[in-house]
Amino acid sequence: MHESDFPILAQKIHGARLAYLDSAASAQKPRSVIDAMTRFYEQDYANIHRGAHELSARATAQYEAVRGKIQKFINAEREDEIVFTKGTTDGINLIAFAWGRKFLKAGDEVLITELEHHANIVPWQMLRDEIGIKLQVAPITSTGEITPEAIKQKLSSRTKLVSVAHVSNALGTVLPIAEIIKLAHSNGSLALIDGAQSISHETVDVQALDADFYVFSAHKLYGPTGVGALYGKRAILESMPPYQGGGDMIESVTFAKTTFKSPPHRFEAGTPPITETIGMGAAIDYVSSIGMSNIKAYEAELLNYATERLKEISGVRIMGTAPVKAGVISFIMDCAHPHDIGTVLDRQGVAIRTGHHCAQPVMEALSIPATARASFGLYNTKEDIDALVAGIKKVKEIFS
Ligand code: 7TS
Repeated sequence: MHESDFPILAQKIHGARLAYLDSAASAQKPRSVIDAMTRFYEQDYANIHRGAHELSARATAQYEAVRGKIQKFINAEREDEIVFTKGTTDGINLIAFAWGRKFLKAGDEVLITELEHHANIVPWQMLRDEIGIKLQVAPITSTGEITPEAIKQKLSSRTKLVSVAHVSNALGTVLPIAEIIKLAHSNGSLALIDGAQSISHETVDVQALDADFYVFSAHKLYGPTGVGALYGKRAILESMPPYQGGGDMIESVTFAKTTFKSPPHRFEAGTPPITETIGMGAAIDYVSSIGMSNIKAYEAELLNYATERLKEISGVRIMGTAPVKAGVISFIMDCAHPHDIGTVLDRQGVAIRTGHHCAQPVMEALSIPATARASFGLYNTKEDIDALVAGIKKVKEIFS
């Protein structure tokens, strides 16, 4: 579906047709995103929020319009609940260090899961070392799931925040976040959802979910690197101090006293990636024009097909067999290490990621060092999966 919208996919790699199966690491960009950024540089580029001239006014209007696109895309109540960030990692760090430093004290608990990407582990460990919070971890099941029961068991009267991924990047598991958020709230805790892997595969409605924070990166949503967004409920954002200080986030500065703007600008110090933000807006337009429910149905078909085909190959074991999965199929082989699998596949034009996927605790829980991971985007086809299967058979030929 829509493969021809992505210029990069038309090329051959090592003489073979490219099967790009690494969208969980970063998705490719459609022509419309590339064109929107080029057009902006060629016609409207200037710094935002400051120039007394036409180009700055145009740049500011286009940049600020992206906030409204994101608001609509994730169904936030208000546009000023959308903070521009550098991406998911930056969003989680912002919450840890702006919200966490103010509202958490020694002994308070943050509950995460064993499925998390390092971006949703390390900032909390840094905060633990700084102020003495405790990190609680809900375990995964052997199929790679996080059950509401596992969350419930780790909640306590000290839990101030439950911070979980919507979709696991290592295994593809879709977490029951609506239930997890309800459990968090009934315990008096806030809920932060890491949407890095869900934003391109799932319809997100932050109001229906009642999420307190939701963060994602544009580059996994067919947009550029270096930008993303943080959704936060208005009252919570207003209660938070700035994350970084500098230009564009202040109301007035004297050496004696500085006052800050209201959110979201309070959290947006310095000149941002302006063109990339415009690109993020174009990516949202692109995905919206196709429709998330169409994307989801199409990708479910692909994942099903890939799962069935991989199951047919002896010596291949799929890691993560939750009934509800999105976009990712992780596997290991009896005969070859994931890195060897990746190298052989690459020679055949099949691009996958191998390793621990920045989720080392997941590997530890499953008692494996690494996996080979194929991940899907809306541009993938059954032909790509057939190339993956042929490649895996080649690995078997070489290594067994
Ligand atoms: N959270 C999850 C669940 C992720 O998958 C990733 C990136 C991040 C956070 C961090 O996102 P960033 O845009 O700030 O880097 N995951 C991957 C991956 O699976 N392969 O490469 C990056």
